[in-house]
Amino acid sequence: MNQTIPEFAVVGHPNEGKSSVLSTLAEDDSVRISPMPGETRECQTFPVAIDGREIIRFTDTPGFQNPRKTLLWMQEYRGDDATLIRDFIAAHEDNPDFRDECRLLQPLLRGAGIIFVVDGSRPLRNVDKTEMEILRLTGCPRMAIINCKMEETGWLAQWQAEFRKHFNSIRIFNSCQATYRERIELLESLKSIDQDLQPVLDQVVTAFRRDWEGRNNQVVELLLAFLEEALGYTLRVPVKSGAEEAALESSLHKEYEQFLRRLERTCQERMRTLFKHNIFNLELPAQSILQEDLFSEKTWEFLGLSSSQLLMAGALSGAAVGAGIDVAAAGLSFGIFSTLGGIVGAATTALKGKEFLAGTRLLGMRLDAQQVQVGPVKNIQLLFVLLDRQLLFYSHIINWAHGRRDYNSGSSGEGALPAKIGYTGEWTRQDRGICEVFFRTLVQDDSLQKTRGREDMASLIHRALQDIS
Ligand SMILES: Nc1nc2c(ncn2[C@@H]2O[C@H](COP(=O)(O)OP(=O)(O)O)[C@@H](O)[C@H]2O)c(=O)[nH]1
Ligand SMILES: [Mg+2]
Repeated sequence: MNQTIPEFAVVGHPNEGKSSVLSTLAEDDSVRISPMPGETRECQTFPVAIDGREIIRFTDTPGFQNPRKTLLWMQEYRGDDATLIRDFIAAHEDNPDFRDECRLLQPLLRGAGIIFVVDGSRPLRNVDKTEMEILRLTGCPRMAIINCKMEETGWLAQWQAEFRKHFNSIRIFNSCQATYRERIELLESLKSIDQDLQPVLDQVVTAFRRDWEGRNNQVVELLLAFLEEALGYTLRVPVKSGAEEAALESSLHKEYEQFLRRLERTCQERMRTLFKHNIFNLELPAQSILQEDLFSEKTWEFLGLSSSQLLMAGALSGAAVGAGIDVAAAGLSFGIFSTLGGIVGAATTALKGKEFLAGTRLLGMRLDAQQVQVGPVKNIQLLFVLLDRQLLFYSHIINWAHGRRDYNSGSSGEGALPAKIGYTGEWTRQDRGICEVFFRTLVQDDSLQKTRGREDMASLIHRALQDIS
């Protein structure tokens, strides 16, 4: 299959957001974006590959340098329309006054479509009309993108009215806020600028959708493995005679907390790579609960289930978990561990952050003369908190547009306090039941039950991801 790869040149006035739009559309954070106008002097092509195969490419161009004279030349041109661009470039190649025009028109010679970018938060000027007219005269398929750099929307109607005269399609697309869905919609609308492009762009859109689905599936696997590792943690250490129980317990819990923090970070890093955020450091919004340490009181107050939900969860699972542990806990056991079961289990599941942080109730603990074993986790609240934090991170990363480079510049983005604090607290009883079973089967040997528990958990997480994206 040797198909031509569709190419789009992103053109416009300097500093309107061309490179930002391209970066977001192509999910490529290596695109150079600069607050100084006129920094892009050469065209640069950014291929978008899915499964190692290039499916579309976008070309970043320098902004117009001398639009008025360019238009004048084109209007006086008496040659064949089909050779207009070639002749313009031939006539101006060595003229430094038209250097950028020669560069930016170059991709059109090889059949690239045009994506014209303007900042729609400012009024229309004559020079914009001039640039649009130049693009119309090229006869290439073209779309206009309104990228509002400011919140100002008062000028949009004016822009749209003018665009209708010059473009086959118009989209509002914010390079710093665009979501996955908006990217797909924009790609879909590129189809309407040229019938010939339709079949190949259909394939591109399908590939993008499938790729996104594939990433979500990978996130599901990532999260399941993360939960299994985090919640299934056990550690045995030898005890010296006369060792202080409390001190030992506390140091083992600290170790576990460190282990979890590392595990959480690794999982987030993997997600980040999956969504192609490679270069820039992601900043979490200042008000995000993710700014809080995993074991801070606030985290436990806000994430996961409410106390009453937990009480119910505990009542459901407490008996089973308690029974399982009691049988397993041969030898000496101490602390809450030995009394866990039934209603006691229910009550102890609903812990407040503070009690939890005291560290004594997170991990099961068993002590005999020679060794102590900690883990696996016996508090299901940890599952909900860990999952909530990962889902929040997921939501953050999929909505971080690649063209966005700084949280604090401008007023765009997640400025306001997010209404959503956690996700699992809103899940139905049935969904929580799935978590229960998954949690319980983690420490069981029944592989059939385990597989079922995992499968149900996988589809639950999958549904959650879809609701978020
Ligand atoms: N706040 C905000 N800034 C933007 C937006 N688009 C671009 N910018 C900023 O505007 C400047 C110019 O953007 P750039 O993409 O390099 O423009 P280009 O010269 O047309 O390629 C950069 O500092 C961008 O970060 C936007 O939608 N919102
Ligand atoms: Mg640029």
